[in-house]
Amino acid sequence: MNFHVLTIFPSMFDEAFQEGVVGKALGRGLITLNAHDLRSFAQDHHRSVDDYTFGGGPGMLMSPGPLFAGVEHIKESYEIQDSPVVLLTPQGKTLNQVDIEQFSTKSDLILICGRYEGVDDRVRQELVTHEVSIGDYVLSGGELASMVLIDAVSRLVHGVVGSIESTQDDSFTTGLLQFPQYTRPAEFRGHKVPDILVSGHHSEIAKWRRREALRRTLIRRPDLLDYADLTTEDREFIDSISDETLSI
Ligand code: 6GU
Repeated sequence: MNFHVLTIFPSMFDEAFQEGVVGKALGRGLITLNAHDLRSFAQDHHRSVDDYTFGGGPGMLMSPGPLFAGVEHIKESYEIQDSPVVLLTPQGKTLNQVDIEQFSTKSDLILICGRYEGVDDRVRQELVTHEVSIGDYVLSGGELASMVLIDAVSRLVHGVVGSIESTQDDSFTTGLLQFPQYTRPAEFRGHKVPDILVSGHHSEIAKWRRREALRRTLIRRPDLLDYADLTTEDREFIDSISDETLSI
């Protein structure tokens, strides 16, 4: 998986991915990350990448010239004419794990980091295949958002996360939030790990985890239950606790 980023702050990416799972994946060559300086595709001596908006109004817009030149350069040099071109913008579709799984099937992703008040709409119309937001709040630019996407997609690239199972139980992959987990000690400051988890009864543990995932999802994110893959037993359990007063 190769990430190609167009940004006015390429050095932000060098810093961000030196550590952790993604840093290790870069080191092992499982993924590559090329942060291209948008200013190097500017078409004037001032290296401008933004301009005033037609029709007036505050703020500056990212000009089409450098973005078109940058994306065309990336597509030609890596021979990736048909790769997705993702614009990170608060106007985009809010990312979810299904989107991340779909992006993880691609060999190359071109990511455009929006800055200023936005981008000239012809970029969106002619160049961009996906517009993506990471949530309902406003960042000063798309760089952090594209790092979020890169991190989430990289975890799903084969070999990046130790075992496939580690990603299969993730919150959202199953359509549910994750069940509570514990490690040693079995008792900490008077709080014990639930008996069932130290019982060694694997089928009972699996059942407990499923129920706790359902309970947590019902309380925190009931909207997710509309899309989750639920068995009759799951639905019976949800009905049985729906009326109770619960806290986690
Ligand atoms: Cl992708 N960009 C910006 N600037 N703000 C955001 C965002 C993206 N997603 C949420 N807020």
